[in-house]
Amino acid sequence: MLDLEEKFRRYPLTFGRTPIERLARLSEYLGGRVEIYAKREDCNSGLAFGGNKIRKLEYLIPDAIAQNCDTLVTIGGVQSNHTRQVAAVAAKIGMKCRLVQESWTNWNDSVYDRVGNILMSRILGAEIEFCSDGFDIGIRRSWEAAMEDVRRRGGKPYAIPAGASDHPLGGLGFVGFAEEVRQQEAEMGFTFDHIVVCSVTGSTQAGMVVGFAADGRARRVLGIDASAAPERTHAQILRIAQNTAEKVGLGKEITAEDVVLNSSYAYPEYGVPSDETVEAIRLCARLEGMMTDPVYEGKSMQGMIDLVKKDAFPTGSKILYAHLGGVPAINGYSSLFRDG
Ligand code: 1AC
Repeated sequence: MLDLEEKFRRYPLTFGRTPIERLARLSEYLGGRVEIYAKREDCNSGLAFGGNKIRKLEYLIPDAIAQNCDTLVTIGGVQSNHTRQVAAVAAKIGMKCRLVQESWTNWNDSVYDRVGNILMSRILGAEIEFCSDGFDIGIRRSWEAAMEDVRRRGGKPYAIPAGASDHPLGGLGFVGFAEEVRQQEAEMGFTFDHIVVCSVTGSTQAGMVVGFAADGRARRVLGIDASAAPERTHAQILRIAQNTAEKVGLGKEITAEDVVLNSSYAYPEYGVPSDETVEAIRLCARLEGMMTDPVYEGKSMQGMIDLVKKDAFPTGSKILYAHLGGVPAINGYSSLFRDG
């Protein structure tokens, strides 16, 4: 349908297709009226636990190499999964990595800046600077200053914005996700009615919207906002989706209505879980052995569970939950789980 391989260079960093797993016990627990499956982007690569950014970076890295860059420069919060994945990719391809870790979350676990993602980024050899600026999915001064610093020192930076999202190639990886799902659907003999995904910086959902628009399912991609700034996230998803649609030659327009973003589960704020998010994390772990996290997948899991309970999906629906691999951040939330 949308042949990315023909049009774009891809640097393989993943194991290949990610598994789709039936969540039978969770489906049953929720009343058995819908069937829930998970596509495991958290199991997509051997690069420092993988995750959704690796799929995106497969399309950015050929560009970095073609431009003779020597340093990947990116930005995120202290427990950013994205910055950890960029650090791992840089190590794998033999580039340097410069990370700006802003203070995106109001969370004070005593080891927050020492465990999980940031721990791995340090071990992976990234040069890390901390910045006290708060959460913002836009283009950041601190990130531009880091690139300037790399240049001043004689390096050639490759600019990767937060989440690899607001980048001309940032949406391609998840167009590929939709293509992959279609292949898997053909093998399994059914199609999914709804795809549930967590959204913050936007290119994961944007790529999916474009990819599933190819078979008329753009509005079946249900984004669960975790940014707590849903207007900005919606606008960014739409802009990335429209640019990506043009790039891949989708041949149809993506409109604001094609971007479905539910803003009911991001409370109390970005990076801080509600009691309901924590309950969803426990429930999913105890029924399926599948770990989710307080920042991203815990919120989309909570949203999906709540919507199933409220009968928001018609009986008989097949739901695909996209697990984007945010789990390493959970180490920074250890105080929540002292008693399990
Ligand atoms: C917010 C981009 C985001 C991260 O991990 O930094 N998912």
